[in-house]
Amino acid sequence: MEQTLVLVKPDGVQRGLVGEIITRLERRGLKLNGLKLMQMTRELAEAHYAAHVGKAFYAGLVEYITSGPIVAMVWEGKDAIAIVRKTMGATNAGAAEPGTIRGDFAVEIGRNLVHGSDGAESAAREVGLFFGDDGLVSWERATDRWIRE
Ligand code: D4T
Repeated sequence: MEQTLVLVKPDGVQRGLVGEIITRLERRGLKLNGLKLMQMTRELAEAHYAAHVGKAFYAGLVEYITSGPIVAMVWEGKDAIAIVRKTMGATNAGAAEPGTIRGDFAVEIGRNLVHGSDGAESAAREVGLFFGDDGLVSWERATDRWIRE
């Protein structure tokens, strides 16, 4: 089953949107495998955003993501990566569709509330970065057969 890393970024925690974001992913039918409140170190932020080194927004991005506590989560399901990204909405929150997390609660790219892995390779890398090998719980959910045929 596919897994994906989701972060509620510092703006989401500060604005009291942790519960709302978890609720949307739960109600969508995804299954939670791991969850923790943490403050990202600069080292972790630099590893997480390594693909953006050298870009104009990089310094501000690292500053923002390390500026307060975040909630890191792993969500599981068939096509979980794509489903999470659809549920979050466009990266540029100002252009995100209403009904998505960003489209309902955010207005710009630099305060876009959430992160979701963008592919299988980055999901595996990011889950490892935030949870290591043994931080996750795999479990059977009684409602699984009412969510998938
Ligand atoms: P994250 O990683 O936050 O889920 O975003 P995406 O996967 O949707 O988008 P991304 O990797 O292209 O960007 C990472 C992060 O950088 C911020 N950003 C991005 C920004 O502040 N200004 C910009 O111009 C871009 C492209 C927002 C998300």
